[in-house]
Amino acid sequence: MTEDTTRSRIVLRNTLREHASPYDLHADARAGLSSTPKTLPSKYFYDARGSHLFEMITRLPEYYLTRAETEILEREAGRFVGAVRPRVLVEFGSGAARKTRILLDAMLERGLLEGYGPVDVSAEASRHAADALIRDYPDIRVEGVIGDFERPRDLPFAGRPRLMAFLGSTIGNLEPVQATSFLTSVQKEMTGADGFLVGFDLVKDVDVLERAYNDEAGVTAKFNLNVLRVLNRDLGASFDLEAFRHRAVWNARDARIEMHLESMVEQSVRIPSIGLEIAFAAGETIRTELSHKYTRESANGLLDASGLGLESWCTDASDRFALALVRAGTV
Ligand code: AVJ
Repeated sequence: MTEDTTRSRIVLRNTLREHASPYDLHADARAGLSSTPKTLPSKYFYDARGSHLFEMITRLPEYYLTRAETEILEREAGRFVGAVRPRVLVEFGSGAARKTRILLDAMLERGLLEGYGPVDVSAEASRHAADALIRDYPDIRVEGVIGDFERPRDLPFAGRPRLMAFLGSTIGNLEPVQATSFLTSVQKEMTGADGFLVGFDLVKDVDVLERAYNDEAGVTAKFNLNVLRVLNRDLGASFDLEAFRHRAVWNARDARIEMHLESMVEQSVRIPSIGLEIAFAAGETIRTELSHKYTRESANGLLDASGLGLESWCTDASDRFALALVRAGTV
C-alpha cells in the first residue's frame, strides 16, 4: 500500500484549540499545590516514562485489573458485538493493543468492521494507534478526535452504529459528580443504534485492593513519584524524589484507593516558574490519584443518573472487575 492511500484512511480532528487546554500544568500545579490538602491531577503521570511504567503495572502479579477485563472481553466480545451490531468502535483513550483488538476482531469476524475512532488528548497516542491499526486491519478508516474526553462533543462517526468503549476502569479516576457529567455528555451524543461499554473495577477485599497499588517490585511507587520528575522538568521545580514516598490507601467512606506522595521530612520546595514556595510538614501528602471502586448497585446508580440503561453486566470469573454494556435512554 502506498503512503498516500494509507494516509487518506486516517483523519485526526483537533478540537483542543476550541477549548481551554486540558493540559495546563502551570495552572493545575499552582491550584493543586496551594490548596489544602495538596493535590495534583493524575493525568500528568503519563509522559513517555510514566506511560512505560503504567505498561509495566498492567503486567504486575498484584495488578489484576487489566487481566480481569481482558478475560471478560475474550469471553463476551462476540456477544457485545452481536447485540449492538456496530460498524465502528469509538474508544475514549486510544489503544492499539490487546483489548481494542479483541473488539475489532469480533466486529471483523461478523463482517461489520468499518472504522475506529479514538478520542484522546494525545495526538501522538492517537497517531500511533491509528498507524498500527490500519496496517493490521486493511479495510478500516480511522477518524480520531484529539480532545479532552471529559468533554466528548463531536464524537467520531456520527450517524453510523457505534460501539463506544471506556475501558480500564479509567472512569474510576473521576469523582462521581464528574463521572456523571462525562457519562451524561456521551449519552447525549448516542443514538438508539449505539452501545457503550464501561469498565468498572469492583469493591473487594481491602488487602487485594491495597496490594494492587503497593506492588512488591515498587513499580507503582516509581509511577507515582514520576509526577515529581514531570514538575521538575517542565516547571523547573526542585522536588527531591528521595524525600517523598509512595502511599496508596483504601478510603472506605468514598470507596476508592487514593495514591499519595508523602513528604518524609519538613521541607519547602520552590517552583520558580509559577512563583510558588511550597511548605511541607513531615508526613504531609500530595494526593495524586483517586481510583474509585464500584458495586453493581453503585455503578447502576451512576449509569441511571446519566440517562444510561444497563443492558448487560459481565464480571470475570473471580468477580473482580465488570464490563457494563449500556444504551442511551433505554432505562
Ligand atoms: C489507568 C487509571 C485505571 O486507577 O488503576 C495504576 C492507574 N494507578 N496503578 C488505576 C493506576 C496506579 C489506573 N487507571
